[in-house]
Parts: sequence; structure tokens; C-alpha cells
Amino acid sequence: MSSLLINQPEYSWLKELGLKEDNEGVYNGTWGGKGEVVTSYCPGNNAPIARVKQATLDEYNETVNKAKEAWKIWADIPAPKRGEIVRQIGDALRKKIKLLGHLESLEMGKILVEGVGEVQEYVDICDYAVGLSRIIGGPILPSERPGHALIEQWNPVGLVGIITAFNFPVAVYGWNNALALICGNVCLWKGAPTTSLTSVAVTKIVAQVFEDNKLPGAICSLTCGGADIGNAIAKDERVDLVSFTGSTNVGKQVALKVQERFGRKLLELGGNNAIIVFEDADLSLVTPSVLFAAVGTAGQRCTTARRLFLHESIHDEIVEKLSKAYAQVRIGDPCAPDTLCGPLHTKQAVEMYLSAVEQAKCEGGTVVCGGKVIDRPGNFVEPTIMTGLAHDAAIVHKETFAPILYVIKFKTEEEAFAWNNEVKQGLSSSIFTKDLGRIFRWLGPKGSDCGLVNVNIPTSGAEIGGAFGGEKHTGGGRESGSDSWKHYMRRSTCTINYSKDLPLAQGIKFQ
Ligand code: UN1
Repeated sequence: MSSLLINQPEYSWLKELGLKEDNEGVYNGTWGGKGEVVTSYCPGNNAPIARVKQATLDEYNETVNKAKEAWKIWADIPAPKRGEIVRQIGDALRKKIKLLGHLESLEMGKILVEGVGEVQEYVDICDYAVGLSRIIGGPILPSERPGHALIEQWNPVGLVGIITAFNFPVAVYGWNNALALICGNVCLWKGAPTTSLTSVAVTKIVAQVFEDNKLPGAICSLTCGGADIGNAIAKDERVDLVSFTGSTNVGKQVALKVQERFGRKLLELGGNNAIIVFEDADLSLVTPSVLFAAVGTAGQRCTTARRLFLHESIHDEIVEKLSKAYAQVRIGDPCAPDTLCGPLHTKQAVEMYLSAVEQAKCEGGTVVCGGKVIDRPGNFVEPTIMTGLAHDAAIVHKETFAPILYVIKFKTEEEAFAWNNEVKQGLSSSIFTKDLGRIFRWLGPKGSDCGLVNVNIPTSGAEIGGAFGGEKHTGGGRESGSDSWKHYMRRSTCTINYSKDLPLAQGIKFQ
């Protein structure tokens, strides 16, 4: 069909990623896809890009079987050798970083630098995982019994089902994939249906590495699909760990299904992140930080700042500075190099944006800037600042995946910290201050209750080296750096008697 973007000469670069008009959305060593045909649209103009054939449940079952078979080979390969394969994946991604970043701009709608930055996160976690492949393991602990060794042994869980969201269609898979692999697991990925082309393009790059190394491609399987495939993964006893990134509502359903079978789960759900600016802050850092956190990725990061608490003495000054900065944001084609704010991902997201602005007005909010849909092709909305709402207004406690920032005045540190923590979600949080005591109170037991607790930087844009995730309705999972690898392994406490006696623990004599 000539109306597909992929057939137009200016999009011929998509073919360098192995994409065609009709793409197969199932990979398990061989490609397939007998399910629904999904068309990917460009959020910048709603033009169709290309199509992806999704997985049927039969293909899903076959893929799980093949992944389980592949595990038998992969689990026997020493971890540093698995790390070498992950190193090759990182290198293969490096070669395609611009192309993949561009595809993300086209299909997800994020701006080019952010698209490239996201692929960079996958590259970075590959590097991280290569190092990790030589250091993971448990301690040898002192046994209380003579002639006994007490050892902690870590083994892979087996098959990791990875369900990712539209907003980070590369990086979140990458965090899971690289760590799961070095730990000795095989992966089965289901990305968001609306970013299926990205899932296919990434899988092609990864699959080539396995093929070149004469290893089964099913080690990194793909089943594109919707709720039916997601549901199958959640319920499937053969899937040893379900890593889910998405909304709190869907995450809760997934979690209940996985729990029902006592499966393992790793949840990265919604956020409702606040920035608190105190009167002593370095104000020159505040405007660029808020701009990146609230307008970046058009407000569609789980780490996006949605609430801005300003000390009453600086409230008006900062609102004025922010309004000026918002007025200069270049909104437009996400693939154009100077754009700062691209479109929302779907038409439904535009509806959600509008209804949030309306609800906020009804709850007493005033639009300081933005608040409208932009009259042009694509899903463009104006980045919006609203003031005058109560800290506990219903809309302020709701995560709307759009660039809407609720600005609220506060008087004391105590109330600002309490307001930060009073929402259900607990992902990211930032304060701006120079007060050392306040910084450590913020990090301490009565400070922020979030998984990401920042000082003088935005809520978004975390590095891969730390553990990423949040508390409460954010799901409690941790991915990426630090000791997140432990989620992908099971721990055995091993006690080995190398003596000729049988002393019992706790000094028990059983004779
Ligand atoms: C997400 O929005 O799902 O910290 C992940 C950040 C990115 C990851 C966001 N490194 O904003």
C-alpha cells in the first residue's frame, strides 16, 4: 500500500532496520505472526507507518516451549560468557543507535534526542551487565557448626516474561533483557501494540547476535500482542518472573494473576511525582529542571513531574519564569532536530489531557499557560501550567499521562514533605534547596517515601547505575542498576557438612 510511510523515499531508512510493509511480530528462533494485523501510526501526523502481524495464543504457547528449550543451553553457559553475548548486543545497538532513536521518534512520538537517549540506556545497561556477569554471587557465611560450610548460591529463575509500555519501548526492555540474560535466564517480550515496529526492530538486532554465535534465537523471544498475550503471560506457570511496566490499574490485575499462582513479579507502575522548591534554592536550576521534568517526552514519562510545590515567597516569581519558558517551547515534528515537545502518543491521550484540564478547572484550578489542543495534524497539545488547586484535589492525585503541571503554594517544610507523600504513587521526587539539614531530612525516614529521591535535579532522567522503581501503588519493583539483578535469580542457602560428625544447629542434641 503506497500510503504507508515506509514506502515513501524519505522513510527508506526504516528498511535498514529490517522493517517492511508487513512485519512478523513473533520471534522464537524463526519469525511468525498469524494473529491480528496491527498498523503503527506516527503520532506526529497519524499517518500509517507499516504493519505488524501479532502472535496468536498458539504461537505464544509454541514460543514459551522453545524459550524453555533454549534455556537448557543458555543456563549452562558460564555467566562471563553470557556477558560476552550481552556485550555484542550492546555493540550491535551502538551501530544502530541513530536509526533506532529515529524509529522511536516516528512511532512513539518522543523527540529525536530522547529517542537516541533511550537506546543509549539499553547500550549502557549492556555495559553494566557485562561487568556484573563477573561479580554476581552470594557470600560464604560463617557456619556455627564445625566442619560445615554455609554458602549462598544464586541461580537463574528460568523464563522472564517482559511486558513493556509504549513510552519507553526500548530502554525498559533493555534493562530487563540485559540483566536477565547475564543471570542465565531466557526472555519473552511483549511490547505495547502501538510500538510494535520498535519491538520488531530491536528483536532483529538482538536475534542476529544469537544467530552469529550459533545460539538459539528463542533465548530472546518476542510475541507482539495485546491484552490476550499479556494475560497469558500473567497466568502462565511456565513464566517464572513477570516484569510488568505500565499503568497501576493494569499492573494490579497482572499482579493478582501472577500471585494467584505464586509466581514472581516485578512491577513498575504509575508515578505522581513532585518537585518542591524552597526559598533558599538556587533558582537558576529550577526553570530548566521543571521544564525537562514536566514537558520532556510531552509529559509521558512515569517520572514526569506533575506537581510543583513552591514556597509562597517565590511562588509568583517562578510561575512567571516558567510561563516565559513554556512560551518558548518549540512544539512540533518530533523527528525535527530543534523540537522540544512532540505529540502525545495517541488520540485517546489527547482526550485524557482535555478531560484532566476540564476537571482541574472544575476543582478550582486556573490555567496559567497552555490548556488547549493544537490545531494541526497529529496529537499535539499545549504544555500546561495550572495554579490555584488544593494539594489534595482529586485531579492533583491522579496521574494523567500528559504535560500538565499543577503548581501549589506551601508555607513549611513539614507540609511540603507531607504533600509529596500523600499520593498513592511513590516513584520519583525532588527538592531544590541548599540547606544541608533539610537535604538529609528529605532522604531520611520522615522525608520522601519514593523510590527515587533527588536533590537539585529533575524527577526524570535517572541513570542506569541506580535501582529504578518506586513504592506503594508504583508497585515496589526495582530494575536496572544496584542489586536489581537479584530479582532475576533465586537464592539457595546451602549448608555442606564436610566433617564426620553431625552437630545440629542451635546446639540441639537429638539422641
Ligand atoms: C519510564 O518512564 O517508564 O528516569 C522510565 C527516567 C528514565 C526512565 C523512565 N531513565 O526518566
